[in-house]
Amino acid sequence: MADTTKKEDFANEIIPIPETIEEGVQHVNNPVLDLPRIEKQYLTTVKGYTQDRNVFYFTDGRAKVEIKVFSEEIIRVRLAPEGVFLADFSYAINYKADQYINYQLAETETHYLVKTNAVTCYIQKDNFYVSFGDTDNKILNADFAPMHWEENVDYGGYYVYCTKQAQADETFFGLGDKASNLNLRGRRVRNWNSDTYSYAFNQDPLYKTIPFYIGVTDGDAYGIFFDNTFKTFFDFAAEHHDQTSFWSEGGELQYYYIHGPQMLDVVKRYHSITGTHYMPPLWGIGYHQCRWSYYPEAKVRDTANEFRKREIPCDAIYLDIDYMDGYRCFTWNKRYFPDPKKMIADLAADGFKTVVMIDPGIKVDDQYWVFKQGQENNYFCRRGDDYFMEGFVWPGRCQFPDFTNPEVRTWWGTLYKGLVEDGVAGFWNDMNEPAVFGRGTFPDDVRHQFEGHRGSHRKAHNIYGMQMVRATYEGLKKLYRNKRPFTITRAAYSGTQRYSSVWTGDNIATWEHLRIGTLQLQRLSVSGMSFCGTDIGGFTGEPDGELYTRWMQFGVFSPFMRVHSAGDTRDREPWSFGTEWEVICKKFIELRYKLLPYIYTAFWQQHRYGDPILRPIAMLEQHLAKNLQREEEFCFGDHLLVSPVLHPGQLNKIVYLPAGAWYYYFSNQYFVGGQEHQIDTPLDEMPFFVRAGAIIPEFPVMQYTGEFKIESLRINYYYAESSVESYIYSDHGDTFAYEQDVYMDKHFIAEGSKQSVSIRQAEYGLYTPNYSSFQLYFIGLPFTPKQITVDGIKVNLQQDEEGASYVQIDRDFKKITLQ
Ligand code: NBV
Repeated sequence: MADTTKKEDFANEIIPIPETIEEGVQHVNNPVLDLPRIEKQYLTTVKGYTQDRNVFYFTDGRAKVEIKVFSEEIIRVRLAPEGVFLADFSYAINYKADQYINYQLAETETHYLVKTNAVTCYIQKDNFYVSFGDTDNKILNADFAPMHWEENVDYGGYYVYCTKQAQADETFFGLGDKASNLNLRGRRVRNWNSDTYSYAFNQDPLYKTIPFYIGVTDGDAYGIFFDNTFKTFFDFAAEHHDQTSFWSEGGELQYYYIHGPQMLDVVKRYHSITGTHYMPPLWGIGYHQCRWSYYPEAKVRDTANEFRKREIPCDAIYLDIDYMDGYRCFTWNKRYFPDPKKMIADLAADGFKTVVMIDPGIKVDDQYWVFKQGQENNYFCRRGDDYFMEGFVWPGRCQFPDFTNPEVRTWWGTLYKGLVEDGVAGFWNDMNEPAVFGRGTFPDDVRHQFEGHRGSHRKAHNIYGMQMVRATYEGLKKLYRNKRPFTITRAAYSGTQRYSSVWTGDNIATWEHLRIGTLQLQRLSVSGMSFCGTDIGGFTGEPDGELYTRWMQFGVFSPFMRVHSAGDTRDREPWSFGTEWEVICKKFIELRYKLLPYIYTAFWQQHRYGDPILRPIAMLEQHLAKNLQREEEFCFGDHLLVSPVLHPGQLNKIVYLPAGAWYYYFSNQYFVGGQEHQIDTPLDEMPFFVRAGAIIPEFPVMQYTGEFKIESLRINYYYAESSVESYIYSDHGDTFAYEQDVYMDKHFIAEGSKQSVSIRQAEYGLYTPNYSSFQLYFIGLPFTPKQITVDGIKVNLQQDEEGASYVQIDRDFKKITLQ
């Protein structure tokens, strides 16, 4: 093993009280006794170990370190300062060990080695440093200091710290919705879910807590998931250029080392322990129109009608808080919406789904059934001394359900019944950081049931929103009887992807925020939250037509595509900025609908294999140092690459295309990859490329998903002199039958040479789609085919209305050859 660890021995060292303490960690001295601050304590030397199958316990005589082999590529580390571990419970983890793991313990003079077929975890005997390397003894992640802690005299437990070496070339990605550059090197960030109206670049923390990062050094990637729900901190070579630290104000020092060496594999493996997105209903990935708020009913109907009149596709229309009676959740304002069931049915007949908002604050009102039920059953959060946790939110004085109690979650899930019976198709959970007017959030002393593990708000704050949307999702799953719910949440913790999509909260209508949005969505995607979107157009402030339109273009490539804006803003519908912009917005919303079968397939790859939907260039070509800094281009699924236009008046742009070759979507012009190109960016286009060799399915434009059945699915083959694999996934679009293999998952392998092309397909799953054939189009063929055979039978090229040639082939063809 290369000795990359530092030589200092931290054993028994007395660390002086630092002049400046870690930013944000509140060291509160006991006000009565004014006890001196307790010194940090470090692990000392390894005195021995015990083993229980794949779990190893190392001890320095007092503290214990647990090393658990989760899989060949994932190893968990836990620290118990006094040798007693907390209950092994996590809201984030959803891991089913389904494979045989190879592991063994080896010992050298200096180290213990816990080895799998992919990773070696080194525990250095004389200083307790923990490091991780690959099978070639290349160290990817190593301690800079032994794990350490500090007793929390006020609350009990410990502040816990882990300090790793930061390599000179190391770059850092992940951490969820941080509004910063993709590479977090040089930044210190914290996780404390916060309502951050009109946030700024680099403002931190924001709404979500995803304590997972990816480090890339010397072309190799690994991940660290610090599964701790307290306020957590990460320092990426900010305070010390050679150190990366993460620490928490409480809970256990518990982290997962996730091996790569490909970034893509790190993310997939992170998903393997925290879960993936369930398949969204197909309509959930169409275009959605929202604002704060569409009311009364006439306004909702007019807006919907306008979409159909102008033939701009749209699948969902949203009702923000004003649909409620005095902001009481699960009620209707009957003055604005006298007959919601009828309105929703009429909208549904016209292809619109209705999505409504639900907040966690329940109005203190003895006449209000939700409040009464919550009171009677003791479902609301209480303060340390048993008073109710009360705070002001939209309805006025409120109490708040304790979503960390499974019984409360079940109850909450049932509350949706009325709205579901009214026909509401989707739910949007807001303010669940939780946000409270004036004081920001709950005080620390609020108690939570925490799945029977109990804890103060310090422990439960960051998972409150996740458990709220979990309650929503699980309740809806029962109410919709096997139909997929559609949920959105603002606050989240790792693992929330199992229950919901997310949006990035209250952004601003500026060009800077359009750019921030492109960073946030790429970051969320590599942090396990692929089903994400921004408020297209910006929540606060006023975009002009150009900004709105450019944002709409980026929206096409946002997994969740929704226009939304604050209550005091001007109109934000695609036609609100005049015909010039409407025409372009319509073209791009139509593009979204054409790409739906491709996007839906990307969701399947996310659900089934944990592939992130947005993939930064850093992820595609991590071995090229320069590419670790690129952040404007990204892949959307496997084969589409975009680079949104981020500046006013920008009519061309330098775009880096990864290795291989690419076709510019709007002209089919061919570009060689592995280099930068100057691309024209007229207002009605944006840099959007298709990977050469790919097969991209395309729906005809519909006004909403499922508007009509298609008999033949268009698929476009973009020629390449190479072999490329592509996929098409399809299923019911709204049931969970895919869990019983009722889906169609087609794999195509297209092989192009100078004189010929062959495409083979294999199919998995039990589902038969509506269409019985494909219309296969060829883009960029370097030769005129003289002979085309499908499964050995000769067929002819046909011409469509626009003069483009295609072949009509049976959906289940085995092989097509052109020469
Ligand atoms: O419900 C009103 C808004 C909502 O439109 C927005 O999307 C949320 O992020 N909500 C915040 C509460 C008020 C914010 C000032």
